[in-house]
Amino acid sequence: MHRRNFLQLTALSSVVIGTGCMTDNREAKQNISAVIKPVVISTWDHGLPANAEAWKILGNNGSALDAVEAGVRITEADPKVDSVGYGGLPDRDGRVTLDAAIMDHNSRCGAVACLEHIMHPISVARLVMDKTPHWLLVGEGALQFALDNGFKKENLLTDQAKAAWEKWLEKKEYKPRINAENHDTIGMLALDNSGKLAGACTTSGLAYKMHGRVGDSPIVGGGLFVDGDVGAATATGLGESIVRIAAAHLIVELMRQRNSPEQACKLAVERLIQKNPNYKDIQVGFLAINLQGQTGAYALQKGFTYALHTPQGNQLMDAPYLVQ
Ligand code: SD4
Repeated sequence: MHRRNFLQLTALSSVVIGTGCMTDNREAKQNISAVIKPVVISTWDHGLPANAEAWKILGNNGSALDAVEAGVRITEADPKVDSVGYGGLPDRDGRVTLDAAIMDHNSRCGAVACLEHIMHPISVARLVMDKTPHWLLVGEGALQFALDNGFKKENLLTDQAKAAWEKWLEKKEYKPRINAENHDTIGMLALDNSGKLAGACTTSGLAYKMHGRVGDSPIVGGGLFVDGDVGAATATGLGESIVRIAAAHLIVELMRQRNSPEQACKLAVERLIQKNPNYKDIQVGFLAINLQGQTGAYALQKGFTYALHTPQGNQLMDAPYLVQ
C-alpha cells in the first residue's frame, strides 16, 4: 500500500499518526490526539517480516527490547538478504564480517563489530549489554565471547554470495567499494505498550570493504540511538557519511527540540549533504520514532522504503527524499 493510501486509512481512525508532514512544534503538539502503541518501524522491505516477528512480542504486551532483537533475527537468518547476517556479501578477502547494536529505553547499549561466523550478532550485542561491563566487543574478542556463551560457529558465506564476490574479484580491482546500491541493513525501532522504546541495527556492512572496516551500524549515536525521554533513530546507507554527522544521535536531539520524527530525519539529511561533498553518489535513509508513537523517515535519494507496523497493520512505505 502506498504512503498516501496509508495516510487516508489512518485518518479514518481516531488516532493521528505523525507522518512528519508537521513542520513546527505547535502543529506537532496539536496533532497528537493519542499515543500510538505498540509501534514498530524498520528499514527496507525485509522490515515487513521482521516487523511481523517483533509484533508477536509487542502485541502480547512484551517489551520493545525483546521485540527488536527477535525482529531483526529474522533478517539475519535470511540468506536472500545480502547485506545482513547469513548470506551477507563478504569483504574483499571473502570474509563475512558483521556489525550490530542494540539499545534500550534507558540508553543501555551493547554492540559487536567485525564479528565472523555467528548467525545472530544482534543477540551477541544484547549479551554484551546484559552480561558485561562493556558496550562494544570487536573481531576475535567478540567471537570468543559468543562461543563462550553458547553461540555456534557457522559458515555464513552462501554459494550465492561467494559467486558474487568471485565475480567482483575478476575485475581485479580489489578496491573497497563506496556504493549507493548495497544498503539493506536492517534498523528497527519499537515502542511497546508500557511506553518503553528500544532499537536494533544489524548489517554485514559494505560489500567488498577492506577487512576490518566497521560502519555506522554498531556505533551508538551513528547508526542507532535511543533516549527513553525523547525517542529513537536508526540509519541505513553509507556508514562513512552517516558517522560524519553522528546521525542517529543528531535525529534524537532534533526531536528533543520538538521536531517531528520526519522533520528531524529531514534536517539530518540536510546536514549530511552539507558535510559530504560526494552526496550525489551515495544513499542514506533515516528512521525515527518518538514517545508518542509518531514515526517518520527521510532519505537522501529516491528508493528508500521502510516498514511500519501499528495496531492498524504492517505496511510498506516510501520515504520522502531530498535529492531530486
Ligand atoms: C554500513 N550502514 O556498514 C551500513 C551499510 C548499510 O546495508 O546500510 N548496508 O555502512
